[in-house]
Amino acid sequence: MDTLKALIFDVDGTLAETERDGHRLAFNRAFQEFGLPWRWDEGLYGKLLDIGGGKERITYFLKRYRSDFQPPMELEVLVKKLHMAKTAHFKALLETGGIQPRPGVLRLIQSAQKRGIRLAIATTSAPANALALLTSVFAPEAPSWFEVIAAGDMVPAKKPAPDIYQYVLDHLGLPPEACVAIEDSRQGLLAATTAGLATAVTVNDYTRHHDLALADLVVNHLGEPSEPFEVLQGPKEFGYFFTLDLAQYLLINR
Ligand code: XBP
Ligand code: MG
Repeated sequence: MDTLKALIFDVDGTLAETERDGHRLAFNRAFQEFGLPWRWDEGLYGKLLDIGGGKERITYFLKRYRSDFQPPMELEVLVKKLHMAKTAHFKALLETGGIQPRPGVLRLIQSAQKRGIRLAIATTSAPANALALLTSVFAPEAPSWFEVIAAGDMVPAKKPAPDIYQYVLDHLGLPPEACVAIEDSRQGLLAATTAGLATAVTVNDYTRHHDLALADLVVNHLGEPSEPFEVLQGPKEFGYFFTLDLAQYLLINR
C-alpha cells in the first residue's frame, strides 16, 4: 500500500489568498514607481494569472496588450527591475497584516508535524516572496517547517510544467506515490499531476471555474472543525475538514 510520507503545498492561493490584494497591487505599485501607466484591474489580473511567474506575466502583458510599448532599456532588464520593485512592494503589503492563512492550512501543517509527515513547498513565486509570505502570515520560524522550499527560477520551466514538483520529490528523496500535493489552480494541478502526484485543489474566486477534472479532490478550502469545507469533487464521506486520513485515502484511490 502507498503510505503518505509528505504533503507538498503550493503557496499563492493555497496557503493564503495573495493574488488579488497582494501580488496584483504590488505589480501596480511597481508600474507606478517606474512612471508606467499600466494598472491591472481584478478582471485583467484573472486572465494574466494563466501565466505563472511575475517576470513572465509582465512580459506576456506587454506582448499581448501593449505591443507598441518602446522600452527605455533592454526589455529583459526592465522586466527584472520592475519585478524587483514588485517584490519589495509585496513584502511591504504583507507587513501591513492584511493577508491571512486560508482556513485549515495551519491545522493541517500542525497535524502533519505531529504525525511525522514531511512538508515541502512547490511554488512559481520568487523565493523571496514565498519566504516573506511564510514569515509574515504564519511565524518567523515557518520556513523551517518545510524540508524543501522550491520556488521561482530554481527550475527552468514554471507551472504548468511539472519541474518544480520533480525538484521537490528529488530533494525529499520520495516517489510521487508517497506524497499529496495541495494546489489552488489548474496550472498547479497540471504541474502536480504530470509529476505523478495525487492532488487536492482548494479553489478561490480566481480558480473555481478552472477545469479541475484531473484533481483527486476539489474543495472550497481545507476546512476547520468550526468551519466545514464543501467538497466540490471527489470523496464526500470524510467529514468536514481535510485530514491526513483523507490525504492517505487520495493516495490509495488515485
Ligand atoms: C503564483 C504565481 C506567481 C505570483 C507572483 O504561483 O503565479 O507568479 O502571482 O509571483 P503559485 P512572483 O500559485 O504556484 O505559488 O512575482 O514572485 O513571480
Ligand atoms: Mg497557486
